Amino acid sequence: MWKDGVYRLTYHDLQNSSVPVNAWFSPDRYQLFHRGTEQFIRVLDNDQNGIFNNGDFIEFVGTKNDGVFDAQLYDTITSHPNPYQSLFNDTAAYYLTYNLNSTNNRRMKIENDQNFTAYPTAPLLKVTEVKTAAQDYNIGERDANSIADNSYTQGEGFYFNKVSFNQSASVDFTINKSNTTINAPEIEMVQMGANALSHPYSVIVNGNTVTTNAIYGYSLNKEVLPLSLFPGSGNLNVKLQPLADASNPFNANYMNLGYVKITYDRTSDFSGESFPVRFYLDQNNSKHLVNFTNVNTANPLLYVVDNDTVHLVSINTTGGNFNVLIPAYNGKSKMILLDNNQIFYSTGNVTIESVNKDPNPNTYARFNNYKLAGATSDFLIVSNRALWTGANAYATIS
Ligand SMILES: [Ca+2]
Ligand SMILES: [Ca+2]
Repeated sequence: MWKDGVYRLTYHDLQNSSVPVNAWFSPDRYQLFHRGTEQFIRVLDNDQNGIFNNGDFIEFVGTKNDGVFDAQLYDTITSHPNPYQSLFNDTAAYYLTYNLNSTNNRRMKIENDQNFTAYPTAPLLKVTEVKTAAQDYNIGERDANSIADNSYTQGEGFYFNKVSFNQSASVDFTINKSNTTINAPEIEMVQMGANALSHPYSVIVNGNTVTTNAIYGYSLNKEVLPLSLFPGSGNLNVKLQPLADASNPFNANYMNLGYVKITYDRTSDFSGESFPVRFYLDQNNSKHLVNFTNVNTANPLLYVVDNDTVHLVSINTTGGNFNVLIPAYNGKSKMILLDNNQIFYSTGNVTIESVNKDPNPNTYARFNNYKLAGATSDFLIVSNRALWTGANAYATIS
């Protein structure tokens, strides 16, 4: 699947996708894995008959594929320019399976605590938003013949379109109900040189120059800039503007903008806003009371992702104003607030297919949980079946 959001896989959709739902009848035994980690899912047994059957569904918070895993391709981790943009594919694979050995599987926690006076009130919510693009591929440092190294070297990757000294790369954000009384808003941005010479540049936010700086050649630069001027609500325009190179009039000063991330505090008033909205609670070691107002959507649902634990927070709403207690253990609890009708069902949002479509049972995919088995080994061999004998020969080489 390729969209960030909350997904529901219904019994009907799983059945239509050849998942053996009649054999997989126990709601407790379903498991979902992403990037090797079991996910916290909700298996709704709608008719409460203890059987996964018609009308039931599996719900989870899903994320599309980003660039985090790509960092391991590079000569060093710091050469990787952009964790928000995959070099290959925005489609993430989630593995649904059925555990014959255990009913003790990861499930969303349902938060029903209404003891609002027992906990501190969170002063503000926090928003981070990232804008990134795959308009131009910067191949990184290259020689006099414009040939780059075969390996992944510093800064190689996708960027916004290349701009020169008489142009600027421009990114717009929509700010909602910011509050700057506790923390100054900030932008984090990455830039990359796209020719061999010097790159003087300015960063301009809503017409105000925030910094003027220079990098050299095909180097990568990441910077965090606090913003003293910030709109309460409305447009925030961020520009990377390469400047004329005073020492060399023939330098076109080509640069690429990689991503821009903004971080700011906001109120919990959502009047006039559309959903879904995403934000954080940045608190530690306690539940916190959040007083939401003007959440003008018919059936609001609030999901909290705390590290990889997922909570669904019960909302008792009247007219869009409600109090909730948000669990917070280690800082950033990520929240998604959306309407029930914005949940993604499988059609158009996710492809459900068997890991192995070969009808021969001997070739069915099987997963060995080496971690659970406590096995130790020095290496793992991954190979095509046709090469398996040869691949095993490697195992005997010491
Ligand atoms: Ca049922
Ligand atoms: Ca390369």
